[in-house]
Amino acid sequence: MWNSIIITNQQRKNEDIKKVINGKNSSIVIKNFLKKEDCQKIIEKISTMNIERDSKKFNHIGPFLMNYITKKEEYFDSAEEANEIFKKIFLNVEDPINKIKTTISKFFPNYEVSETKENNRNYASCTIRRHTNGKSIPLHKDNVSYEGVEYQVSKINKQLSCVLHLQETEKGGNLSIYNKQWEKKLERHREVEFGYNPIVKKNIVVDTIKSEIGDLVIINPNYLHEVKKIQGNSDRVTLGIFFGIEENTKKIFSWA
Ligand SMILES: O=C(O)CCC(=O)C(=O)O
Ligand SMILES: [Fe+2]
Repeated sequence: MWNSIIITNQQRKNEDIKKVINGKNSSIVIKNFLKKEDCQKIIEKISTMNIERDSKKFNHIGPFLMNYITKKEEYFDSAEEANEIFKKIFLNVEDPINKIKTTISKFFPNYEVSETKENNRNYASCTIRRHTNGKSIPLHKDNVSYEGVEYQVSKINKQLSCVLHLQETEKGGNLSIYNKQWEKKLERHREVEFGYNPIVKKNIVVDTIKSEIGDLVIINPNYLHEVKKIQGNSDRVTLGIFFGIEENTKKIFSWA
């Protein structure tokens, strides 16, 4: 059935990740992954730090590789700055980046999570996204092997996306994930700005994930997905990290 595997961190089973990779299930949702108080501390910290947004349009903290497909130097400059800011943001809480990395590495016992570097420069360790009332994320996929060919991380075999929910909405902002993998022929439905024409999700089975503060959601981002419009006064704030699985070297890379 196309639904989420809902667990706590203690109930984690290695086979769960395979079910998400091969599309037996839509996602893994790890409830209360980060303590609610830690999420709140992170939100408070961000609001007091007066951080310059990576892009006014996206309201992100930290660069998002897909926005830098042809601007590699700028991506790594921006990643360097952002990684320092993230260290400050997480100073007084359990570090969510390390916690997510540890969890992913446990799913792959024979793999090693490696520092992701390119020409000695670090990738962004995560992105924090804030979506306000009325915002949504259009139907899309994330596939660095296809879209990020300028970057080393594009050489991976499998990609996962992890989203930690730092602040929940009052209403709306659910993640919808469709039981349909992106394939090259869908490119003819590509929208000018971003994502795909809604026609590609017609008659496709969907799972809707309503996340609560502290939840970690893991998906195979090659399955088409979107975030519905945020309603109410509370912003949807998330922390996102991608992971790449490289089979021949048994390495796992992370970036944002
Ligand atoms: O914010 C979300 O729930 C999903 C974001 C997204 O597009 C992804 O994780 O690839
Ligand atoms: Fe995505």
